[in-house]
Amino acid sequence: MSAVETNFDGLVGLTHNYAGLSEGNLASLRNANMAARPREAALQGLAKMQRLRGLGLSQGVLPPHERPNIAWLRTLGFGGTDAQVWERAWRDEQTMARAALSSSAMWAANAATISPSSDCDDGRLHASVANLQTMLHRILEAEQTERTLRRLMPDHARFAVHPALLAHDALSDEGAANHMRMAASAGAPGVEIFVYGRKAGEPRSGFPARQTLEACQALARRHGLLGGRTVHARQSSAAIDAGAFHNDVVAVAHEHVLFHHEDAFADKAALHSEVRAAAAGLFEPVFVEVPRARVGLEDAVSSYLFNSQLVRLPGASSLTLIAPTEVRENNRAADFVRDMVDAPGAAIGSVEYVEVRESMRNGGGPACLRLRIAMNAQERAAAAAGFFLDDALAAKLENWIKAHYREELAPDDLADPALVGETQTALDELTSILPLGADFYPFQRN
Ligand code: SUG
Repeated sequence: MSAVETNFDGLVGLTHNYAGLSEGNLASLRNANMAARPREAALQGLAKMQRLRGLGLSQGVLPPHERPNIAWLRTLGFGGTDAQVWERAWRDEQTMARAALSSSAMWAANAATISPSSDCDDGRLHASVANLQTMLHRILEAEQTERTLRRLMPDHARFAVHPALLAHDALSDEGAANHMRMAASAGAPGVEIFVYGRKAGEPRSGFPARQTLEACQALARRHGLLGGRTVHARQSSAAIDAGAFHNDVVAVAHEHVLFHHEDAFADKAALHSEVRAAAAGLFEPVFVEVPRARVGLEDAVSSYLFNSQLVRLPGASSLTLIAPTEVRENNRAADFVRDMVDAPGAAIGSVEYVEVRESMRNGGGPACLRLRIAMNAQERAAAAAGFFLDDALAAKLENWIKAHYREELAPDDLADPALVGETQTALDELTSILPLGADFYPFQRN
């Protein structure tokens, strides 16, 4: 059956800031306490979505979460009005307050793992919300993400939205950022590749490994992935310790092509042969490998070469890499890309650069910002239409951003209790721009 893949991008939130919250994410640490530009960040994200639409791709949008997360701060014993909760939390518990303020839900690749219906034994599209349990600021996302995905995919006959796995170290799960799917086309049966950094209970020195094998296996089981088409691969320690805190910092797949760094996986040869075996009779996989001699892990991580989107533009005979402009500014990465797209018969035959610098400074490239969902025609008809971007929705979102987002959020601005009312007013309005309903955000339910 034919299907269309839609990229659902997370809308950057009103409190986008640089708090240095993510150990092992070099950009997040390097840019801690810089002044952030929320309005520009959100407009860059929206411009990226419009650019991809302009290239002929299907594009969707997912709403930001309520931040500061007042409901959670109340569970920590802070009381009073919402503004007072924020004021007191910031004064007394800055570690918690910073976590409660993060706009990290914008990185939709971490929202969930998606298995299209052509991969699942019950013929439904399965989505598993990620528990994001490694980082305090991200563990707060799961509940609201589940609410979003249920609004987007309400029909139980066609969609199975699973809540996050138990938020424990043994079942650590960061969603689609550690999951790749290869298939002849979006609607064809695919090979799902789960990439983990450690096994439950396994000791690890160095940067955190945010995905366990046990989480991956649970996802594959609950999605009912059809036998023989699932591959589990270990991410290399070298990649994690070089700053690849998710697999999508060193690898990306689309259709029959897997684009990856030489040092992305612990056992590359085994991965290639398992993928070949799983793909037998379905498609011929092509591995586009970037040798460390051309682009070292350090350049791969700082340029975010692999955090690109791989897409097929309408009618194109090869794939296109949607790369961050930082790749063009890195000589080694840029040279590699030029040679790659110029090679005769290239599987990835063109590149388009997009500017998402505000997100990049927190370690979030073009691929982090999107969650891919391949839907067939019936699923598309059953999904809530209002999450799919068109010019009218883009114009409404642009006006909304311009009306409500601050130009700048510097470290000294974060304590401001006015942020609470500002963000709630904006989000309240957003619930009538996107099909969210008047009870979508916690503050609306009080
Ligand atoms: O989880 N950064 C995010 C970036 C997520 C990128 N996603 C993918 N690779 N798919 C993270 O580390 C930084 C927030 C701060 O420091 O203020 C942050 O959460």
